Amino acid sequence: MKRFWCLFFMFWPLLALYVCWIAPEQGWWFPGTGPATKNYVGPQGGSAMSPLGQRIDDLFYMILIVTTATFIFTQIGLGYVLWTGAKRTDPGNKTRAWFSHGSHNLEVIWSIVPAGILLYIALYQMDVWAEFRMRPFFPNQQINSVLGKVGVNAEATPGATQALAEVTARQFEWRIRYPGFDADGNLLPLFAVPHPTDLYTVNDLHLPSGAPVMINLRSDDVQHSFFLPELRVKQDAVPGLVIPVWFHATESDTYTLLCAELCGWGHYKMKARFVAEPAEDWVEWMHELQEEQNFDGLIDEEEVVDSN
Ligand SMILES: [Cu+2]
Repeated sequence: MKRFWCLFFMFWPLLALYVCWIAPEQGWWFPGTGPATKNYVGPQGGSAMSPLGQRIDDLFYMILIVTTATFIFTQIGLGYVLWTGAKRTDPGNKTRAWFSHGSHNLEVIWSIVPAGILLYIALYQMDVWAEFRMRPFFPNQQINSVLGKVGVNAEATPGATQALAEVTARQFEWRIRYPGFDADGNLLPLFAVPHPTDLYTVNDLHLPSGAPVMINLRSDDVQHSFFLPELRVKQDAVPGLVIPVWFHATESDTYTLLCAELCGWGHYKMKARFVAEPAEDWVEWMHELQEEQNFDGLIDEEEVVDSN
């Protein structure tokens, strides 16, 4: 029985190693792409659908390797101590008990090594963090070039923002405000305050794919969290704040948009979709949205006559 515990503690690091080995190809860590309605691991396996997301995955794997190695190393140490301790209690074994008051050298080593590893991780992730979260490090040029592509000149318009949509979380849905078109059919920039020309959807976010785009994130009531799992984007929506968030969907596809902050009884219902599509298709979709929104419910007299 006493050796059972040695084997018991040795079994888990082996299992951990095996799980780490097969998890990436099984897509256990991360969702891949695929229909938003299914929890489906697509042809990309569990790899991120955005360039920054792939770098976040790399960070995750780096930390996973460090923690797995530490876990296996300490379990082996534990197994070794239990095994040698059990051997001393075998009948006929004359080894005397050995008392230790600790080892100064060992303590220095196991303090410095983890501190060094933590410092390394802290420094190594700073680039990704800055690009993801700090305004001056956003890929501003690329964000602006998408604006140029869809015919928006945000810099020259007072009160305009760099965002292509304003996403407002509320209990329990996502309200999305898009810029509208001017009288000549040109796309306007998104203004910080709502305009009569603005277009609206609920739980349906459409944005251009293939380049970084920005949204302004707000909350109407409590704290929510804007979460695009396939793109590895997660940002809290905080009442009273307008938070710029950028992301870059590499593929035109339909992705899942979730709320990742328990925000009330209907939190589970805050599931929406994010449709990433080529810039021209997006403008086309915006035109359709405008038509739909401006439709007054009246049908042309001629059409009525025709249908009769
Ligand atoms: Cu929520």
